[in-house]
Amino acid sequence: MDHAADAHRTDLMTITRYVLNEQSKYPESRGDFTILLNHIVLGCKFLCSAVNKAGLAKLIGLAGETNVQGEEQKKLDVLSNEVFIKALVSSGRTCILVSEEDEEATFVEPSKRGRYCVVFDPLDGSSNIDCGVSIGTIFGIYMVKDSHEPTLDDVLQPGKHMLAAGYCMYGSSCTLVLSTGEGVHGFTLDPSLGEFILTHPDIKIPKKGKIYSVNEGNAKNWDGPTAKYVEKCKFPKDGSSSKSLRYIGSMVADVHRTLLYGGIFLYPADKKSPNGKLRVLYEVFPMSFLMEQAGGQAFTGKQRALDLVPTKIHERSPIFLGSYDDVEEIKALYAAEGKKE
Ligand code: FDP
Repeated sequence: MDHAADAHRTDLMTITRYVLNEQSKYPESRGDFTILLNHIVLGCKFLCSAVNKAGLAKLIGLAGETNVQGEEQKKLDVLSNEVFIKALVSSGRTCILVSEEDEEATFVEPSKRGRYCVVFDPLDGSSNIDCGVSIGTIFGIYMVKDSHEPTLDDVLQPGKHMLAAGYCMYGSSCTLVLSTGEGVHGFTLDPSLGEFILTHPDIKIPKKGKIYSVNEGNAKNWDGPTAKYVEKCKFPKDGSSSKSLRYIGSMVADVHRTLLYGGIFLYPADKKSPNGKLRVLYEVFPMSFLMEQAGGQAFTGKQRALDLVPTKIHERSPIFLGSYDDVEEIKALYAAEGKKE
């Protein structure tokens, strides 16, 4: 019998235990972050369950439709937004919330306010809901400057000021990937325990990968560097093998694969969308934070993604993220293009 392996199997590092351990490194800590994270985890568990039974529960469909009982049905992304907003407000630890689903930021009422600002996409990849492809929740956390007088500037900060970021993927298993600025750790939901267990400690992205991930249907509108990069992936001139193409079209799933297997994920600018498609606050920043923490890079085509200073809460940006060496290549192509201009 392998006693060491057995000890590992029975010594379960839950996400709460992990965060409490982290918290104990800071004697001045009041446990607020642990409480906030517990509420985020609750939202993720709720969504995992809702996504799993979406077809059965008739959650799929248009918001505003009525079911046989005459009750109003909620589309999964509307429901997930409500769940997260309520979980975050009731934590008593949040101040400003920015959700992909809401045009305006939510300023938490003073009696329930805390020190954290949370930016999130409650259900990213929603075009994939109805066909059962992996979807997810993405979040980033900032600290407010003055919880008595929160302003929008508290969330219009560069991504490098985030305290923590993560995502939860609702796929063949439910996986929560988190960074509090000290590496990246993956937790898998054990449905029988209802607990996220540390299954992927200290994730490091391979320095170079064999996969590129992009919506090639947009190729006719790409700029020079993106087109050249993808051409290089397919027809490398240095004798190396071609890269494989994998594109799910659900950012959480594409980034999760990139993090674990290496390679590059691209959502570039194109002629139709000069700022790309993905949103800075709750897609580009959290994923870039995780990539850097795992040893990779994230680049906008102009600068390090985490240095970008957003001016609007739903701003978009092109993004190239993944293995260090792969992102280095696209950076070189943009630098060469810049010299030509
Ligand atoms: P979706 O439109 O399904 O919500 O930003 C949302 C997103 O999905 C990302 O999850 C995904 O990476 C991207 O859009 C896919 O966009 P394309 O369909 O244009 O490739």
